[in-house]
Amino acid sequence: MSKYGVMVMGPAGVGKSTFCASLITHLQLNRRSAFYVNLDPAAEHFEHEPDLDIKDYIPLEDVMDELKLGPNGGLIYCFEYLMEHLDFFNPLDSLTEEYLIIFDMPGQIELYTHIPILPTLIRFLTQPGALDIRLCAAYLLEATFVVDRAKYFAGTLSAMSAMIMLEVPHLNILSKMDLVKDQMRKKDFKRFITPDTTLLDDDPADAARRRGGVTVDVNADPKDKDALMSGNSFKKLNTTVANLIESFSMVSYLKLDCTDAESVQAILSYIDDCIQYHEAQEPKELPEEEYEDE
Ligand SMILES: Nc1nc2c(ncn2[C@@H]2O[C@H](COP(=O)(O)OP(=O)(O)O)[C@@H](O)[C@H]2O)c(=O)[nH]1
Ligand SMILES: [Mg+2]
Repeated sequence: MSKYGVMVMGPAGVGKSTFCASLITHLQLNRRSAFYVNLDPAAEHFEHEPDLDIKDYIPLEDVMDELKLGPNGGLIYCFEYLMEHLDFFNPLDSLTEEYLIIFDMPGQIELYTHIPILPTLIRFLTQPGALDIRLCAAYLLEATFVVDRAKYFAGTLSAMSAMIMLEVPHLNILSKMDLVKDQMRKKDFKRFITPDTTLLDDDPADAARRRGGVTVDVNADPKDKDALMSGNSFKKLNTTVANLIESFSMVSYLKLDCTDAESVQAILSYIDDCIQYHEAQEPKELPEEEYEDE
């Protein structure tokens, strides 16, 4: 019997936990079962109490205090500890195929790009004969990044890097769409759904810097952030990153507005398709009262 899950990932503050909460509310309203696993040892507030919580297993503050580590070092330690104590995931053993297991991940980007902990964790979760979870990754990036093309491409590069490293079906999602939908016409926004290099030709952040009188100075002090971020080398770097992303042609985005149930439903349908959730479900009998009107 397979299990089904989604791992919600992306940088800090992008809206992962909010998306998990919207997903759970939506599943409950549709009489589906969710099992919520919090894997962020620094998370504080939850709209839905986690069914399984890394914080109960290894509290980040204790790790930081005892080992004199900062928040990032502490997080890596927590994950290394988890990988040596995989019995933490035992409660998933008994879940049936009806459940959607939702993993709420931390935002430290090094976890997705620098160290091989996540591929190992995913291999463990998806291993046939063991937990055997059909898992997909949902990688969130903030839609507000589109106002600064450099940020948008840097975020897209991290999404692509996670995609290549994790080797599971992957959805890239622009979150917080409600914040940009009044600022940008639909037609203009379409250009950001599949990233391409022409976006760099009309960067409003670049234009704003020019208007603000920031000019390119080839002899600029490398410590001067403004000068660096408007210089030719920075432009060349962005163009190279954008070309790299375009040549891989792997990333395209779905749009998410957690305040809109239809938007959450649309993303859920993509998740269901990715993991082929519906194909494994037994037909359900509707309760008697639903026939009454007929
Ligand atoms: N406007 C808006 N704000 C959001 C949305 N999703 C999350 N946020 C806000 O963004 C902040 C960070 O959200 P959170 O879910 O904790 O991010 P995480 O660090 O990725 O888990 C919170 O203040 C949320 O209220 C959204 O769809 N629209
Ligand atoms: Mg969170």
